[in-house]
Amino acid sequence: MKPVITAFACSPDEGQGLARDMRVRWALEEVGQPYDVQLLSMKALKEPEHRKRNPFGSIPTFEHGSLTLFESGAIVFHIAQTWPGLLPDSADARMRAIAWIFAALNTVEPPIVEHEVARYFEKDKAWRYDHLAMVVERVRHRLDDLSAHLGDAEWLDGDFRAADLMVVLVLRRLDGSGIVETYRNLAAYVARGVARPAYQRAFADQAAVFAAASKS
Ligand code: GTB
Repeated sequence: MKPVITAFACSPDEGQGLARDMRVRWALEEVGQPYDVQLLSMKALKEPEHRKRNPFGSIPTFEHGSLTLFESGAIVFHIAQTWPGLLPDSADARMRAIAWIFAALNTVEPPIVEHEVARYFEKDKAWRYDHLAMVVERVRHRLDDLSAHLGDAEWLDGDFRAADLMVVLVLRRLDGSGIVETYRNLAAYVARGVARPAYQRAFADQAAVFAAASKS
């Protein structure tokens, strides 16, 4: 039986691959596990049937056999634990790789989400420029450290792992801001991530959903 994930029937990002189902799609593609996608309208997200999967009424979710999961980080972690390829075998390296999944979500992503809010949802506020400047500084503070850690390495800790896909997609949320491009190694890191065949398949699948929705 294939896992079933949920995604937007019509993503507000218009097929740019910025919604969090991309994390799950990419992880499943990396491990070579076929999956089905259940597409949900914004209304369906908040209905009791979906809230049984995710109490917060969001995508993505993951169902496989008796297991139903929400939270993209937990889902990617589960995929990495279930199918080989996204976590190292040795205990210490595995734990470090898991720590990087937490870092992607708890340390790198929060100022980037704040930046998104400042950029898109505070346009009508008189104080928007001051606030945005402050948030950009917080984002840069994180990226300075991330860039210093990465140095000239290809991936965060050895081979490509689950945390790399999380960090690449978190950095993609800065697309269009010009911030990542000011870090030569981070821009190259994102470019390496999105060039992976598994990413390309996941991206094409979610883009096809938006293309079909915009035709109907
Ligand atoms: N912490 C949860 C996780 O990681 O799974 C967060 C889940 C979440 O926020 N899901 C969003 C959602 O379902 C979609 S990804 N929102 C609808 C709702 O809650 O009612 C966030 C997102 C949405 C749109 C864009 N975009 O258009 O660029 C980017 C990211």
